[in-house]
Amino acid sequence: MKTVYSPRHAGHAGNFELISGAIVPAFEKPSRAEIIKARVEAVKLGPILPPGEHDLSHAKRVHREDFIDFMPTVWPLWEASGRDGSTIPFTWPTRGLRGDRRPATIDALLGFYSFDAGANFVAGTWEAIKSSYDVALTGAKLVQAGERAAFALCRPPGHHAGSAFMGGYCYINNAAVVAQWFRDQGAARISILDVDYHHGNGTQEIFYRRGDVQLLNLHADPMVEYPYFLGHADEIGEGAGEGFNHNYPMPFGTTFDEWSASLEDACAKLEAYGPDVVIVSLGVDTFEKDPISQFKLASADYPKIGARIAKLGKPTLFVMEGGYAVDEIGVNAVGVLTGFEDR
Ligand code: SP5
Ligand code: ZN
Repeated sequence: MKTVYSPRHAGHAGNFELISGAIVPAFEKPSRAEIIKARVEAVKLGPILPPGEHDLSHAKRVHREDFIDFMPTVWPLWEASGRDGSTIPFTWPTRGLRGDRRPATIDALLGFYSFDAGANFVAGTWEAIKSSYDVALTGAKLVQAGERAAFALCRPPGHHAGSAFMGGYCYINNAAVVAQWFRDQGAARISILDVDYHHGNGTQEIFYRRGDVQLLNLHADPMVEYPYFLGHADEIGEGAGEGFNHNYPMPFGTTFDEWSASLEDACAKLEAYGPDVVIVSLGVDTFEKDPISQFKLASADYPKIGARIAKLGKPTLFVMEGGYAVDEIGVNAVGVLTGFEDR
């Protein structure tokens, strides 16, 4: 399997996040991608290719134009306001406030275009976001050209980013961008299988009213886990999208036996839908040693996930999302891919 990777992710470094009442170095850090890349090399998964350059038109097919146009301006506006370090929003247009009126200062805009304080910019962040987007689209082109599968080693991740909001380490929703890109190439139906520990709230928001992109989302119960405000089982899609959104919320402590029962149900729904392409939002924060997560999957389970996905028999693009147990992230993420290849 070919991997697409860009060293340009590395400028997104040294940022902080707010968690458990403290501001700490962000769990989403450059070593994540480097360790996955090293594992791809160690197991000889296949060639590692650089991404091509893409303009932002593909992002604007699933994100609001003003949201995408805002992103490259964030750091220059922050610097122009006399700050350095890292951006962080602190006010959001929640219920009862005006979310329809674009404000005029960088502090206000950061809140206007996010749902939490977890997607911050340092000097190199935009370059990294753009490289992650290019990695995803280059991976999609490999699959479109006939590869059975490809691995887009995206960093930063994307599945929490919605049509006009960032958050949860995510800025551009890479999986959503490539789903739309495959549709624009003529694919009739796309399935996105999101196995990250957290609900892919951004992906769901983007496709909730559409029947041409099926979503299958396995995650911790939003009653008790981030992102809290989306991801319940009764969210089935609306309008033309009714019946095409499937959520599998699971409790803290879920083991692979329990988790794989959800995967089995999701795969049955996927097979019944019959997509032209499968996009896997590949998070490995379901791992038992993940520092911010509460599931109990073991390293030996990840190849089994890959093997089940392979059994679907569809052209498949793996798009990297979360996973914060950095020491094991390479073994776990690449374990899914070697399991897919049955080796
Ligand atoms: C892509 C992705 O995996 N994003 C995840 C962002 C999670 N951010 C908030 C996590 C809050 C978890 N709280 C648990 C407390 C740990 N002591
Ligand atoms: Zn996650």
